Amino acid sequence: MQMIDLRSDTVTLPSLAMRRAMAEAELGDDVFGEDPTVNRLEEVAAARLGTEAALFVPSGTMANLVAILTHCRRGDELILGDQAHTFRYECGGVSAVGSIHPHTIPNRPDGTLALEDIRGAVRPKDVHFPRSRLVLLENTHNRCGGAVLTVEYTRQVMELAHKLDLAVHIDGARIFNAAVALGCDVGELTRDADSVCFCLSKGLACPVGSLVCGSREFIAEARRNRKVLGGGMRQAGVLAAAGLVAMDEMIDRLAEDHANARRLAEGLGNMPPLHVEGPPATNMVYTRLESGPVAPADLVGRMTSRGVRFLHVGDNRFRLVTHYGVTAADIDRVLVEFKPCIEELRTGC
Ligand code: TLP
Repeated sequence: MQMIDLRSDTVTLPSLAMRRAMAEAELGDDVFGEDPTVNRLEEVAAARLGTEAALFVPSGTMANLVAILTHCRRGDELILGDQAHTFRYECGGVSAVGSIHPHTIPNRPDGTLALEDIRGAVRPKDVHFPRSRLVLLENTHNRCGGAVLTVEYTRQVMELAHKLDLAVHIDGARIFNAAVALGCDVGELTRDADSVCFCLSKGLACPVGSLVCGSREFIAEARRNRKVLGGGMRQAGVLAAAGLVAMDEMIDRLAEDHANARRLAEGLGNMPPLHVEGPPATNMVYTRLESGPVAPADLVGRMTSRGVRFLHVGDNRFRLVTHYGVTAADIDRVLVEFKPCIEELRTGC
């Protein structure tokens, strides 16, 4: 039985073109700045996002941490949503490593932060308070259903933040999903931010890697912080080569993942007591299981034994993510497998 893995788009495997490019990549020592393939990827990423420079790092978690360490000093305050990946799933790295104080404000269900909440979170300049330094946005927003922040909203936040003397970092792990969903150039979402990161290892299907993008000066400092964290890699062109293929070949196809997510959500929407949270904006489908005779945690086990994997993300909530490794036919099979399982849930057998 072939497993259909909807736990995350991080499970994607590199394409044949990526594997070939990795095998043939021209290499050097990137800590000396001498890996031509890494240098090329950094140039391509910066050009695409409309920033002056970019830095290749091993993961999205390190990308966010490097960027935040570059903006903030010990005791500075980072304003971010209470559903932000950086707040919930990055091991409290900003505090553990940077002594940076996270100040959370509520994420609205569409992934946005209310402008008045951002304004209200900024500390007066007074000896008692931490210094408010940075606002973090996440686009697409993972915990908020893969929601897309629009160009207009992003601009409003940047305008407000800059007026308040704050910088803006965008956790754009899936920023290309956002751009494809909006039908806009990704640069419209990113070019005025003080820093942006995006991941190659999610929907873009590379084995490893993320980029931090920003001004030349910012990236020079970020490069130091990457080294502090042990993220200076040597012949990293082996990995960057896959990234270059991804930038050419894997972005436009994200629309397929979004269509598959809609197909999945429509199918699951007809299967009470499963309740789909809303039409997916990108490649994530979140569902809830109304209370019934079977514990929500059992749903994952029962579906795994039918060859479909996804995540239980707390209480009665589940996440299913479409990606390069999943076809429309796979989605149809997922729906076929769900039917008897839902019947079992209803009857408690
Ligand atoms: N998210 C992973 C898990 O950690 C939950 C996933 O499967 O979605 N920002 C965002 C918005 C992310 O969703 C993730 C990964 C990261 C940053 C961290 O990236 P990595 O896993 O490369 O450190």
